Amino acid sequence: MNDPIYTPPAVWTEEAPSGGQFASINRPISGPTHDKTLPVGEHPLQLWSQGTPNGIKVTVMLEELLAAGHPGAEYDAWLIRIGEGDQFSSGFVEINPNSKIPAFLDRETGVRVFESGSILLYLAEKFGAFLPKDLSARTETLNWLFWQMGSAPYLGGGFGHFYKYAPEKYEYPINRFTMEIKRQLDLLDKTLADRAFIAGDEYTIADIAIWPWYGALVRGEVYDAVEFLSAHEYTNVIRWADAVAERPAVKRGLRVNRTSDNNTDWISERHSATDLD
Ligand SMILES: N[C@@H](CCC(=O)N[C@@H](CS)C(=O)NCC(=O)O)C(=O)O
Repeated sequence: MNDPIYTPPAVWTEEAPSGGQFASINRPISGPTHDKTLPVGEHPLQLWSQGTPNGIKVTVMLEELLAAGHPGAEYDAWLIRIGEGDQFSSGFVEINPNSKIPAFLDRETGVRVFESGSILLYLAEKFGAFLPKDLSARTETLNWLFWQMGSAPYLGGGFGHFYKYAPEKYEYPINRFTMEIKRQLDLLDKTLADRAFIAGDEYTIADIAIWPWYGALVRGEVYDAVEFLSAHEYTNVIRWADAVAERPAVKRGLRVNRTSDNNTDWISERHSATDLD
């Protein structure tokens, strides 16, 4: 592997794959790599995604909407295999020029939506659900929604990458990102000390956005880092994460757009409620 002491050249050029789990899909340019249209189902709402923490936010939101009595939230969820580069097809790039799951289309309005936070907000506004109407409570919800969008890259792209996925472990980035993730967990823990949910007494899109990353982290479902981070110390986060995990719609949303030879509960595509029943 590389010498840990690296002197950057004057101009960076791509010389060799970096190694590591995501090396085969990383590219220094945007745009499609191949022509392929996306499959489209019968429902107005179409989702192209994979069951990663960012993907799960949207399937949980859709299942929550259905559970709350919004039949218009019926959806088709198609699997995008990011490890195989499906996110670089011409059809996917038309919906999300940033080539990342989740990507979403509302055929009723013709609106394309990308970025998981934008998809959650779009659905919350379309159905008038999981986003308080009162200006102060709505703003507090959006504060935390945008906090998640800005903070989780330090968890996934920073801590998770260097602690779990990097082909070699380097102390400097692991220290730097562990410090930040423990600060974020401490912030969530203090926030949840006197409220049931992230933005207050109500379960909102802030919980739906934050739980798949930080809830999964303290429950040991991502990065295998519970002991390393002393996650047991964040008791309020654990209480909240466990409560959210018990919601039936969360359990359903977690099963969509996932594949495994060992887990027969998971479904790679979802086109009707009966696919999950
Ligand atoms: N900020 C984006 C992040 C989306 C994202 O990073 N998606 C990852 C999977 S969790 C992805 O598609 N990676 C494929 C790639 O980078 O090529 C969002 O919240 O929607």
